[in-house]
Amino acid sequence: MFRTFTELDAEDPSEKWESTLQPPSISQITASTKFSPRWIKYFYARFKNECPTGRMREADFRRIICMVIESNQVSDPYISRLFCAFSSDPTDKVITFNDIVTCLTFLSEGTPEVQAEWTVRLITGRPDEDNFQYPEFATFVSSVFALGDARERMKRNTEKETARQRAMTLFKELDKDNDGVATKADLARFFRSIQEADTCPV
Ligand SMILES: [Ca+2]
Repeated sequence: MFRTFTELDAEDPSEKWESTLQPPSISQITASTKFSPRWIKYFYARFKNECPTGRMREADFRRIICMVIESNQVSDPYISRLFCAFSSDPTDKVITFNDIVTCLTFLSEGTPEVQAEWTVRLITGRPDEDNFQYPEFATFVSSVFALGDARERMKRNTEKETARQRAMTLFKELDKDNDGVATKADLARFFRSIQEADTCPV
């Protein structure tokens, strides 16, 4: 029988979760994900160390991302999108431990459909969206290209055009019927074609 997080929390009364947020038990998480109880316990301890209340806010998320990724490798707008995508409820502006484990489990499947759904979340900032139009796609592509490092500012100015051109080319590729709307299914088809190209012998 696994110990629950509540039992683990009880060992350290100085770190209380917010009363409205009940942490799930390890057995609940292992039942719904692929992760081992050992990994979950380790990851939970790390999460709780960074976020004693159990609610990770965007500033915490940004700080942690910047600890593991060089700051010039990821843009601020992209981190904000990532934060939104991880949150099961983007309106409450927090990520819970369960949100992270659920998203990592989902992403580990790695299918074109999963990649498509995740990308739509990154593009739209909404978890249940099925489609998007060019303006929000172009902004998303810019966030991927934009760099947070001031030293790259000059380079970024020349890359803006490249980002816009790439956004247009990609959107055209996605929106096959040319009605101005790209769908999750269009993205899945796109990711599938990339996977097939990668596995196809030259
Ligand atoms: Ca279309």
